[in-house]
Amino acid sequence: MIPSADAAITRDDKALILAYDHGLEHGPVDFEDVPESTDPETVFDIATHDAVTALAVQKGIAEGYYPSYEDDVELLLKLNGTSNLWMGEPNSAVNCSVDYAAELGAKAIGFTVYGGSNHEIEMVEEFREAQEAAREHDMSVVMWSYPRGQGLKNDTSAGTIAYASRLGLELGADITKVKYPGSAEAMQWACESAAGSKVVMSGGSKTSDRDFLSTVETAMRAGASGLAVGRNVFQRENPTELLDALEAVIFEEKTADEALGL
Ligand code: FBP
Repeated sequence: MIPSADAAITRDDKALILAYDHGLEHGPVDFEDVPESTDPETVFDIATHDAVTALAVQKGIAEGYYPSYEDDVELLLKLNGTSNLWMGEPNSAVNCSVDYAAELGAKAIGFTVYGGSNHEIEMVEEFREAQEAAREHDMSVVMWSYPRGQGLKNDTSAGTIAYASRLGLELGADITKVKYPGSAEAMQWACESAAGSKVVMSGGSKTSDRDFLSTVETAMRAGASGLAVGRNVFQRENPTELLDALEAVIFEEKTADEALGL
């Protein structure tokens, strides 16, 4: 087992990261279902739920809102990001330094790497700089490992997701966030490929409570260390109910049906 540098953003060695970088990555369209989610305060309030081990946001949101929540929320600062307005080969602009993330109170950094993109080389070099600086600050390192680009036909195939989690291990992430590869076997391969470093499942677009919780249950049983989720929480009218159920599945090892009281 790899020594853990992620204690600040885990609970019982598991993570439930609430991601709220969608305003940059997808644009305000992601807030249309629940217009209150446009206001970062709404999502900071959601992140005070006991189940949430860290809130991932971009620099501007952290600057404006984290000072009011630093006693109740662990901050994971996402250092790079790209808007949906960008039409080129997958790439992600570094918009915040590790030093500044530390100054803002972050306990962890988040960094996207698009393995397989024509920009993979520069992204990995940027990740190297951030990862080593994070070590100096004792901050955890979370990699959004999303292979994609013109050379990749299927970015959620079992082999691609296993490769994605392995990239996290090889490049020095404490936690690697991958897309769900579609089956328990594929998720297990991805977790085994990370060889003791943590793999968390990415949430994806909103689905029903039962479908979502069942997928999370499958991922956990396959060896995942938790979840990094955005839309499936903040696009719900009652995110607290779903977080209660996620807490039961992730930290109390309940089934999805038990968590829903079925
Ligand atoms: P979701 O749970 O809403 O899928 O969020 C996870 C996440 O990684 C976000 O951090 C990010 O904004 C988004 O997905 C990026 O997804 P994609 O690049 O596939 O559009």
